[in-house]
Amino acid sequence: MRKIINNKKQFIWLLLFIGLIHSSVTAQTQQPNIVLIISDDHAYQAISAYNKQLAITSNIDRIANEGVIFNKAYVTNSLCGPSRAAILTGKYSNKNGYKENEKSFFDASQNSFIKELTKSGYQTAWIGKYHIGNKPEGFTYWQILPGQGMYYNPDFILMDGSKKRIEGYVTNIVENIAEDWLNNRDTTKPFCIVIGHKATHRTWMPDTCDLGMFDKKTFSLPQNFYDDYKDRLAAQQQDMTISKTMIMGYDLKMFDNEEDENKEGSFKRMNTAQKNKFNAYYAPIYEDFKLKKLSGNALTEWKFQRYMKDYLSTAASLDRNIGRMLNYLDTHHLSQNTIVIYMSDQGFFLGEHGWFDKRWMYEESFRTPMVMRYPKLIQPGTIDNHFVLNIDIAPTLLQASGITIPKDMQGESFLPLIKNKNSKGRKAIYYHYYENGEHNVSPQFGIKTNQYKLIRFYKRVESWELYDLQKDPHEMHNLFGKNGYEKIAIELKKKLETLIKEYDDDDALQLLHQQIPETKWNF
Ligand code: SGN
Ligand code: CA
Repeated sequence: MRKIINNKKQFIWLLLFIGLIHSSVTAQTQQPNIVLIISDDHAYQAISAYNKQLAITSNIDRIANEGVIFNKAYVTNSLCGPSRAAILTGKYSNKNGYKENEKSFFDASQNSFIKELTKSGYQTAWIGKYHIGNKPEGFTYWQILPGQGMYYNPDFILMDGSKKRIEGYVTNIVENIAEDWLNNRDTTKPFCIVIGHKATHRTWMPDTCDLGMFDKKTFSLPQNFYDDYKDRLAAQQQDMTISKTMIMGYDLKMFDNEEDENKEGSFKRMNTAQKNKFNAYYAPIYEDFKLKKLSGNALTEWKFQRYMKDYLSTAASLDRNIGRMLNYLDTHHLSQNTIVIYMSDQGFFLGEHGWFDKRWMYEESFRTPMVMRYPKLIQPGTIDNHFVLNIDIAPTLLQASGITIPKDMQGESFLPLIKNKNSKGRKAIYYHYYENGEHNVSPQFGIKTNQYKLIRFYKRVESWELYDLQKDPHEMHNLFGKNGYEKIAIELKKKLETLIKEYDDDDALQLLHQQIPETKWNF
């Protein structure tokens, strides 16, 4: 009898012990996995969850439908490298040091949300386009494209520094590598994978299977396609128009002969089968173009149609491969406990103001698409209208993982905003773009509120611009210096000063107080 009681006691202890172990294991597995997909230059206008006029992106839409769509997601500096640095560090460019693509150096030894995750036991990886150096730090694994990377048969840099060429189309390959890494990971630990896609960066080269998919569609011109840049000095200086800057050969793949075609690195890399498919598609289009003898606006509009077709066909592979990742998570029963975020490194002009490219504080470039799914926390079909920034990604993911957010991160977690629609969030957001190089876009910083935008351009041009976004959503009428707006501008300038001080941006603070000669107002 005694023996039985003893055994019983032992049995109860054993149960308790098993329970304890079990709960600690579930606590561990309850830390969410993270899949952060960052594309390059993918405009919200091209995503059907935001706008159904251009293309259908059913897989990106699926993330939005099963989670949340952010209608007011913005970047702090609308350029590839600076945006990725801001995402990693949770800091503005003036703090993380990576201000521009052309001249900056990213000090990878600084802290990042990835380092915090790795430290707390996550398996972490960056696959694909990285573009802030060739040696990421703090990841358990990485395999990155050198610089911008190539669309066809791209090279990858491996962790030992060696290069490996992989045959095929970059968007498929990046997804393949991501899935391989997931297949081989240590499944006792939570994971965070950043998937950096090259698509839809210039020169918009689609996968061969997607060539021609928009041939039957004619795209409407944005209403400010023929912008004359009146009253906007910086816009008068830029070099990013479809009419003048976009190149017939390099950008639109219209080549007079094979020799010219092979001068382009991206074509030179192709194998014969890939090149044959490209030539079979583009050569007849060029022949037809030559017969048309287009000039003036007709030529610009023809270029716009070609641009849209190439751009959106390139995005088709991106959406399809995002779908592959969602299926992977389903098949491996990971969907419930995995945060999935899809975003672009910035917005992009699809003909608005007559432009391609980004860099500006104008909406199409400043605003970025962002959708997120996390079934444990986010109701399907959630729409979020708070201002959120790319620097918020780092603190958000750390908070979701139960990790203390380092005090010097400047972003804020947006989890409380998603959970409570009535929470206030930011009243205004701050932007600072620094590069003064390709495309001749003037450095600029400024503030955006729900109704207004005030921008200070410097270095290339010295000027202010003010917009009433409710009356003028396409930012065509610069109100700076116009009667009746002085008070509004002065109030905005005060708010801008507060943000500049909050983010500790000394350069901007100095410029803010520098008078521009001949400015109408005493500003
Ligand atoms: C390249 C492109 C530019 C583009 C920058 C920055 N020129 O230099 O058009 O603005 O990248 O893009 S290209 O002739 O090389 O295509 S970013 O996304 O990397 O910031
Ligand atoms: Ca980019």
